Amino acid sequence: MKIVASEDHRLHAPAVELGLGQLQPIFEKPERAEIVLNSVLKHGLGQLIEPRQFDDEAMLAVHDQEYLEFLRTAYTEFTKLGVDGQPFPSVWPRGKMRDNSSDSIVAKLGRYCFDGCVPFTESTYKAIIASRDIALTAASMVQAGERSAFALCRPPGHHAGPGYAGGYCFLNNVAIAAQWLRNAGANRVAILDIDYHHGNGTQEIFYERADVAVTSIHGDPKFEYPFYAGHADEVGSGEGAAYNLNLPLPAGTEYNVWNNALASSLTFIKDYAPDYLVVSMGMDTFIDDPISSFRLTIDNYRSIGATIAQQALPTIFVFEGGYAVAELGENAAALLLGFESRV
Ligand code: Q9C
Ligand code: ZN
Repeated sequence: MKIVASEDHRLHAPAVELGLGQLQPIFEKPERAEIVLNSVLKHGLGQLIEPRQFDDEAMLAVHDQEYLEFLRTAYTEFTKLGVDGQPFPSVWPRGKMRDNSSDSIVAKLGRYCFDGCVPFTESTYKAIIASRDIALTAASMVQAGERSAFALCRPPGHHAGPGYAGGYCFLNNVAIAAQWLRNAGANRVAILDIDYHHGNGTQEIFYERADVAVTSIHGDPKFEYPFYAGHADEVGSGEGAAYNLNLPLPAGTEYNVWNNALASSLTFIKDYAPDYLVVSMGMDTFIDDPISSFRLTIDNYRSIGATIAQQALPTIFVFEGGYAVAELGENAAALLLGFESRV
């Protein structure tokens, strides 16, 4: 399968994130994408394609205009404060506070970021647009007849909602790709989110829509980030009722249990009969992932790829999380080669 990647992800390399009780070195770093690219090329997965530039139509359909303006201007506005350090929020509106009553960049950071894991650097905006264009390029290739494509996106996207960033995510790459496929004539698009964390942003974007179905397998938000979404009783509403399927799993989940959840997600997708499948491909379900608790192995990733292939759908793999950097490349390659029945 074709691999879409760009060096522009390097433009986003913040130093720290707000972790549990401390600022710590950020887990979401450029080496992640480098090692994945090296592995998939080493295994001969397919030809490397540079992303092309897309217009903003699909992005504007899934994200709010003011939020996009915030993404574009946050770094420059923050520098005007003249303080040292990276722009990330330190105060958030709650309850009946007026969340858009101030134009201060400090207020905006709290309004548009739900955690302290989305620091901006000078060229972050360029990197997130390049990441979006990687997902769109992969979508356009599958729309043009390729069976599958791998979008090596960085920064990731599935925590980003209509009007907010969080969890290392700024633009929701899978949502924008799914929207682009709809605009290009697809009737129905299914999103399968296998990142360890619930894809809260993707869920929110499509929650009231029947034209994009979303299913996510993840650490139960009763104990795991993002805590405030991803529960099993979130099934969609209005037109979208029954088109959202969450499969939260306990800490320590191993492959047999995880694979049963995958079977449920794939049944949901089969019943929906989509024109395309977009996979939020997080590799942080790995047993040695430093921020996650599932126990999947490289052999499991081969099987997972093969199982997804059985759907026989045009499929776009969009890279999300995965922080065990040393093993990340081989794990990602195993899943993609498994999909192609080449392992
Ligand atoms: N100490 C993705 O996998 N921080 N995002 C959790 C870690 C946020 C994960 C706390 C994790 C976000 C795309
Ligand atoms: Zn994740």
